[in-house]
Amino acid sequence: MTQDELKKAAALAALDYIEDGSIVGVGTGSTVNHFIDGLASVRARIRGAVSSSEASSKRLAALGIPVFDLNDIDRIPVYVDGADEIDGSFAMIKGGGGALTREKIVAAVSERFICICDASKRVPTLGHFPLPVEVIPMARSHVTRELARLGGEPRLRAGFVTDNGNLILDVHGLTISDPVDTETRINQIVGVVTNGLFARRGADLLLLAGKAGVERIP
Ligand code: ABF
Repeated sequence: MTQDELKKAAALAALDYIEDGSIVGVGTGSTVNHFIDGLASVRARIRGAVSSSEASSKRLAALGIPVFDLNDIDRIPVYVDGADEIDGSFAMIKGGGGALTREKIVAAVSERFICICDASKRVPTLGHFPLPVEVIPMARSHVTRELARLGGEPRLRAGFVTDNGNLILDVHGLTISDPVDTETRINQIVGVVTNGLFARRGADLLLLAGKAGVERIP
């Protein structure tokens, strides 16, 4: 199976967890795109979706799935999203697609986070994938210096502006042995909007697609 076929297998497995009549939280990325396509086949069973990016909103709308403003919704039973890396405690690095802030907001509101991944995303220690940090533009230099003090090598994502009008610094060279602590420390830097560590609120269920099929963990 190709990596894309594995992503699709994980994504379609997530359809088993959708509650009838509910609003579904929808992440961003190529794995989630398969989930959105699958969601279209069961759209009569759901009320609609809350989306974590303009790209996902567009895809949902094109498939006839109503997209709600998060502020009008008080309950999201399930949020489905991919990850760039996930460790054994279900802490993740996310934001390779630059949608980390909205992803973290929708995840915070959701009762259950279901992470959909191909097996290459599972790692013993987070940090090989550069950690994305969304930054207010005027704070770019300050945040760059502070991230370097934490031991990373921040690089500005060239030519990229987030859906919120901000910049992304991708932090290379971090070995993240305590993801909750690193997430908390980076959140304290003035000018940081969000960092791509999802450890304080990690995933609740991992659907991991490998050669032998989709593992549902735990
Ligand atoms: C989103 O999609 C991101 O947080 C993460 O960066 C990315 C995963 O990438 P893909 O599904 O395209 O491999 O969930």
